[in-house]
Formats: sequence, structure tokens, C-alpha cells
Amino acid sequence: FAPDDPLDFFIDLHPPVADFRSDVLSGLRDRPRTIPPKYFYDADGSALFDAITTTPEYYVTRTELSILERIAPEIAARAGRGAVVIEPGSGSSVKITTLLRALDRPKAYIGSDISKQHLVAACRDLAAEHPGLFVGAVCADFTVPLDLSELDIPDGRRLVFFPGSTIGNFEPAQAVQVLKNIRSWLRPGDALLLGADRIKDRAVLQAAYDDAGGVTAAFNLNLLKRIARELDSDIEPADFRHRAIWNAEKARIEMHLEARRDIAFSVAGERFEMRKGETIHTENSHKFSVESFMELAGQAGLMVRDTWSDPAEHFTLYWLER
Ligand code: AVJ
Repeated sequence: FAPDDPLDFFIDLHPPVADFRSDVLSGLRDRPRTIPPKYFYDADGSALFDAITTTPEYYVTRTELSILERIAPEIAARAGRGAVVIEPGSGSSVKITTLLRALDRPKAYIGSDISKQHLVAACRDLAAEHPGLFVGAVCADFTVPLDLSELDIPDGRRLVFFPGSTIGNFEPAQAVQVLKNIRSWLRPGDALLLGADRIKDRAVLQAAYDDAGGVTAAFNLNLLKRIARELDSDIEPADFRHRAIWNAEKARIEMHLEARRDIAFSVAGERFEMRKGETIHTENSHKFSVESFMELAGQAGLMVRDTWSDPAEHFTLYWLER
């Protein structure tokens, strides 16, 4: 920690090191076979995700940003002068920059992420761009309860920023846990600004997760390249195809990797066989109506005070208080 480091603090809460090998092995033994989406984000996967956000079909990022730009003055008025912004998860720097630029002399920014390198680099950049802003970084897994009261966070009204419909990656019960954890950081008068994707026409949703340029397919298949590269495996990405399926009953897009033929492969010395058409489930992306999201938030003890959507109602930003 150099004396001229732009960060005001860095705290490593040592999130449990995700064990790629054991999670992949147990996920491949399970039925249905499942690998958690957090493993998408190696260096190639993160670059592919950034590429997804600029495809014509993936409306999510640009729609949220357009709403954020439009409501920025209102958010600034609500947050008041000298807000303390807390962001769980690796947010997009474009979104946090837009928010910080809009706010009236924000006092502090506290970023939190499970990936230490990513977090420190992003927070240092932000500190360099905002001289005078207190910038702290907490390396932690926000799905695990985190007590902020121990940390040296400046006083002031808190605004927790949780954009990107990241909440949609969790099954409802875990989503409630994540929201309860965030709620524990709020005191009376503090707020949570959260972005969540809306239920919409199935063709629009499926296209967003299966773009014509094949970027999302490459993102999904990159998981297999990662297994082949890191886990001593002869798994052949070419034996699989990307599938994005709308599950209407659960209101979610599911991403799968489907075997193109009967195949056999080994991972870390263990042998696996898959029949043609069998899949590995790699991601859920839950979608919400305003009502279903309010219900979920209510289960976590959070009240929706305001909502803002784009004209097509493809995406909604929620202002929540405890
Ligand atoms: C970053 C989890 C919000 O679910 O839309 C994009 C990830 N997966 N395309 C989403 C993703 C495929 C994205 N989240």
C-alpha cells in the first residue's frame, strides 16, 4: 500500500476461494448437470461479457444506462449532498461514473467485489478520476452476510447501488438473502437503487441471450474452454452448442450447453458421458414484473418507494428503503 495510493482503504475479508475444480466435478455429477455462472468471468469471459453488452440484441445494459441518465437529477435530489455510495459486486464503470457525476458532491464510494484484482484496479481508477472523493474497497462475497459496521466508512446518507439485474442471477430464496444482507447496511433515510430486468416478449428475451453474432454462444462455450485449459480435461467445446431457453413458469432465461451427439470426456481424471441433447445448465437470469419484484423486496423487508422504466418497459430501476 504505497503512501500515494489513491485508495483510502482496502479490506480483504478473504471470501472463500471458489474451487473451480470441485464445483465443476460435483456439478457434472449432478442431475440436471449444473455449473455456477460465476465461473464465466475469467479474463476472456469478462471481455466476452463486455462484448455482449454492445450487441444489438442485448438491450439490458444500454436500456438501464438510458434510464439512469434520464433520472440522474432526480436521484441527485433524493440522495442529497455528500452521499456515501456503496456498490456490491463488480459494477460497470460507465454506470457508477454516470451516478457519481450526477450526485451533489458525493462524499465517499465503497466498492465491494469477490475478485481482488478487478476490485482494486476499478477503485483506483475511480479514485484517480474523483480527487477528494473518499474511496474504499472491500474484497468480499456479497452473497455471504457482511457487517459494514466494523468498517471505517465516512458518515452520511448511504446510497447502495446494485445495477445490471445481477439480482436476477439468484434463485428467489437466495435473492431474498442477498437483499436482506444489503438491507442490513441501510439505516433510516438510506436507500438502495437497484436495476432489474422486466418480463417481456419471449422472442426479445431469447434473442438477447442468443445473439445472431454468436457472442453469447462464445461466452457460454468459453466455460468449456476454461475447463479444458485449467482442469486437465479433453472436453471438446465443439461437441456442444449454446442454448438459451425461456422458462415461463419460473420467469427466467436459462442458458445451457447441449451435447450435439453422444459424448465422453474426462475432467481431472474423472470420466463423464453425456447423451445427445443432454445439457449442462450454466445460468439463470430471472425477469420480474414490477409486482413480482416488489413482492421479492418485501420478503427482505425492503419497501419500493419509486420506480423508473424506459418507454418500452424493458427494464426498471427501483428506489428502495427499509
Ligand atoms: C450480468 C448476470 C446480469 O443475466 O443478463 C448476459 C449475464 N448472461 N448474457 C444477465 C449474461 C448472458 C447477465 N448478468
